[in-house]
Amino acid sequence: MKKYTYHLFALLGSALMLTGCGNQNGKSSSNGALSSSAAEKVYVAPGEQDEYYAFMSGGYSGNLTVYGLPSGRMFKEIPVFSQFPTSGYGYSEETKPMLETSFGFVPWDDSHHPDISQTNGELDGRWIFLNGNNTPRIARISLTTFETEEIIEIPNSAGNHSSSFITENTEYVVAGTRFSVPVPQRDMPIDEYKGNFKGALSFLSVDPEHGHMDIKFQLMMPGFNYDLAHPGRNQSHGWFFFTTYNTEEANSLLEVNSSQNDKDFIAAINWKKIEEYVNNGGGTKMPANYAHNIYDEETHTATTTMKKEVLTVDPSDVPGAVYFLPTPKSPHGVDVDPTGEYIIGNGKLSADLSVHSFSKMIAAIEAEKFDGEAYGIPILKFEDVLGGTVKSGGLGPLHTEFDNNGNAYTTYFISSEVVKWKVGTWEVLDRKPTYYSVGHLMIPGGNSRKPYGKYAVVMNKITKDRYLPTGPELEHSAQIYDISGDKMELLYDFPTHGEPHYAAGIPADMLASNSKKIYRLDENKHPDAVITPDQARVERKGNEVHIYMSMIRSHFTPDNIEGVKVGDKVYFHITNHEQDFDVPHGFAMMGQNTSELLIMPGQTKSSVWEPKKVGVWPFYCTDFCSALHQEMQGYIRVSPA
Ligand code: CUK
Ligand code: CUA
Repeated sequence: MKKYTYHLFALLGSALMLTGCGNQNGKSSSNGALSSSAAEKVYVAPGEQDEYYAFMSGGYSGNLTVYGLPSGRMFKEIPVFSQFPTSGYGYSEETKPMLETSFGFVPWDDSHHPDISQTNGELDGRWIFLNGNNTPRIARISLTTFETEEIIEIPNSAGNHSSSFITENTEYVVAGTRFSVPVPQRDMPIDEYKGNFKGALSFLSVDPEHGHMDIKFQLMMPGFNYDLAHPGRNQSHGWFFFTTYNTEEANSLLEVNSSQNDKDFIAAINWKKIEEYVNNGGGTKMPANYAHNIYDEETHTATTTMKKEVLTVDPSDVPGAVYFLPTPKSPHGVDVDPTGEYIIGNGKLSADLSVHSFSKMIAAIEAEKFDGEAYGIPILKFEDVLGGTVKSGGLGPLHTEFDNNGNAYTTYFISSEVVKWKVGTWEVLDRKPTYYSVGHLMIPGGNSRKPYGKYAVVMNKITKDRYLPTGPELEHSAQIYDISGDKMELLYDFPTHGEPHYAAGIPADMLASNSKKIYRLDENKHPDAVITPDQARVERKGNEVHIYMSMIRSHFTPDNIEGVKVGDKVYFHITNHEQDFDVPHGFAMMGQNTSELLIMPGQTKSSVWEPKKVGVWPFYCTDFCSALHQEMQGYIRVSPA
């Protein structure tokens, strides 16, 4: 078995070399024989608009980027887990609380998986959720304002990778834990990992009206690594599936330690059963510190609440709620087809793709056909739950999405390709190379009951020669394929920002008509807003100076400020009085050690400045707003302390 694994790793190396060196001298030798109509299919003429929105996770940028499909044009970067000078997110007084955690202010994270809210298993376009992998957090972003409205920290978790995936009525957003850790955290020898560390799987309820998240319960699983997750749908609604690796519970993941087992597990969780148990008073409250940050739309201000406890559930206390499905060789992705019958476990060190059958799983559970147990959790027999095997000859299957014609599309990292196959017959229908080393792919709605199977976007790990070189560091490459015909057709490459592990897409008309255009000034409930001219003023409170300012083309009120001293703490509270779409103003103060502010019409934002030097210092508008933009300026006089 060990030899087999080494063999695969050797292949990994040579496959990378093969794909990576395939295009050293030809300019376009690896474009997969583009047809002449490919350009037309991605061309969105000036003034015309794209058919789909694509939201791509930013990986180590911590943000979410918004693209149009099929054009591959980037429309916006939405700051989520990172400070973002472009808008002042994470710098302004209103948004700083969004990045608070139990570890203090953590202005960065690593985001992998966005997921759009659903109703009856179909995209509903209300919110998009995104995980923070490093300091475990989940964010909720409004698809009306395209702004981050909420971030909740996940206690007892470490490496919030199998997240954020939602159930088919957005009842829950779910977060696994890639690393198991001591729960509660404590000082203990690392080599006592086995049997002592825990893997917390968190189920966060989502309030259907406002989308507010709350940790309903954490299921305390054995100390495996929980890599990815996917909800059941239709008949399997009520279940959630998590891939595991390192079921050996090794504390060092050198291959020899952690890949000994021929099969790891997919954990099948009957969350409806656990929900019922919890609603009847089951579970144990445990002390836990975590931050819950909510941005209020009316006050334009975020607040942090520190939570003190969480409800935990031991799987052995809820018989019939948790089972293990053996799955070959370190499964990475787990995906469920639109009917809810098939659960695809992609063993990343495997060649074949094992497809589990949900109905066979239920039958085996009812017949109590088990093959032992792990920590009291019954293990089903591989043969009893196997629905089929896709033998594509590809290597390193990672992730699968679906179209609306009963086809599945799986990415193969090692052999660098996407393979189309038929759900139910397991027949391989087509395969196309990707350039190079593909991770996830995304079909708009392709992880819901209703895929929109026109385009597939693949997200590659390696870019090499796809664009003009930009030094050693290149942006990642995404590629768009037309999947509307029998054969996939590569249409276009486009660069992404950060590392988009995964993406979520939605038809443009589901969002565009609901997109908010302005914040109404008469609805602005910010406590420091200047709504009428007489509210513009300067107030001193001890060593704090509060400047309540308004801005409209092309003037700040007040614009000449005196009475400030070295050592003061100066707060600017600035309200944009414009009420026209797309007329923001900016604000920047010389020497200020935070970013500028970008203030949208009707909105109020604040920032702090601690003047260090005597003098007369200018401020100005940073966003070109009219022919008199350069006249939009002011001075602050700073006197000795
Ligand atoms: S992913 Cu996060 S390591 Cu395959 Cu979902 Cu890239
Ligand atoms: Cu206001 Cu430029």
